[in-house]
Amino acid sequence: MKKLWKNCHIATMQNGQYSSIEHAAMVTSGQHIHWIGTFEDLPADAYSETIDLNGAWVTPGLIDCHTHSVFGGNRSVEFEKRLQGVSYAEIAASGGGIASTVRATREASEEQLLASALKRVRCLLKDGVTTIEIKSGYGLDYVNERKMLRVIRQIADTLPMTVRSTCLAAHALPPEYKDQSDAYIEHICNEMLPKLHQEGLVDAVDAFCEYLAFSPAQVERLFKTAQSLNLPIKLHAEQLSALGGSSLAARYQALSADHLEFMTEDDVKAMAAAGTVAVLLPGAFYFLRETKYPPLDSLHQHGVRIALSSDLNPGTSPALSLRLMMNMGSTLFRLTPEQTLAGVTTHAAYALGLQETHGTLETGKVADFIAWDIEHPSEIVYWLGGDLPKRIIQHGNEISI
Ligand code: DI6
Ligand code: FE
Repeated sequence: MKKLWKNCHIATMQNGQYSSIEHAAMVTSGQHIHWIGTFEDLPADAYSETIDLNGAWVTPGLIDCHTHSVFGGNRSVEFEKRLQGVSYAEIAASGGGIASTVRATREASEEQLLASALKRVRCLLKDGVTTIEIKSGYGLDYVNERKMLRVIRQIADTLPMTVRSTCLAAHALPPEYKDQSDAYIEHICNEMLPKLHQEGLVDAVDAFCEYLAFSPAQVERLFKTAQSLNLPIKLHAEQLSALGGSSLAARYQALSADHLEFMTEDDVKAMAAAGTVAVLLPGAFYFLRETKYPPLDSLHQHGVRIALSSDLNPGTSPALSLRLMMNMGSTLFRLTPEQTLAGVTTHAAYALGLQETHGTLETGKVADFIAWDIEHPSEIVYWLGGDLPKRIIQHGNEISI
């Protein structure tokens, strides 16, 4: 059953550029792209359906490659405190921060967590996100990490989206392991991760490498376990201080290292050599009122792929619009709209290891795309939030939103 999508322009995003085809058409067959090109070159064939896109600009479905969308409660009261002058690190040290979300998440049932997460993820879907990565990391024990990961799988079963689940058990130290961070890492490596993986709940492993979380040596221990389980690796690195986490991630061929405000030139070189994607998170940068920028010139110079993501989480980036994050990433980190769009399509696909199937529009790839009612693709980055008119197509089917 082939469908013809006609009367559009297409930004295929191949090679990290618009790589536009004007006056284009696309043929989908089931979940995949069967043919793409100019309308003039469309081969004669029989179509079960012809869809007129009325001159829209078509891009790949957006990919939000770093989110913590599943959590109990929220931290608006902490937000208020921070604006009265208390820092994120001080709040964390006094039992607030991640620990307060851990309490709320442990108290919530699977059903409650699913209901609240679905509301947030639907906002992203409506914004044009068809692929999302979601991390655990607010359970911090087997039962509660499992609960979060199961909710992530249920989101995949409920919404027309591709959902990747990442185990972030090494996000913070649970109260049960106070002053015993090495023992907690051992527990993750020997018990939690192998079990959760065996249950089919884990697509990748992540950790928070930071002075207020886990050291590079502890993260390396976790990476070794992930490697032995054949699980891809990601890392929160260099967000608040320079510990060399991004170099460590590169040494272990991580898919991505994320945040990166404090990374050094040596880290950049290591990531470039390993092909590890740099995931920048403008929401967290903005919400924490950071002043230290990631080394953008150096990242460009060394040819590191740059992805952008919402980092949707209750503490540092309560972001419900990826497009708003794109504008902020573009403005704050001086990425052109074209680079920004690459950051949420092809480069984000690399950050999830999905580059063979997602992230660009080409024959054989999955038919996830957005038909935007705009004059030029830069408009997707230009507007600050709002509801940009669009049609969302996932796996070859138009979604009603
Ligand atoms: N870095 C972040 O920005 C989030 N996690 C992390 O490792 C913050 C998570 C939170 O504050 O709840
Ligand atoms: Fe994060």
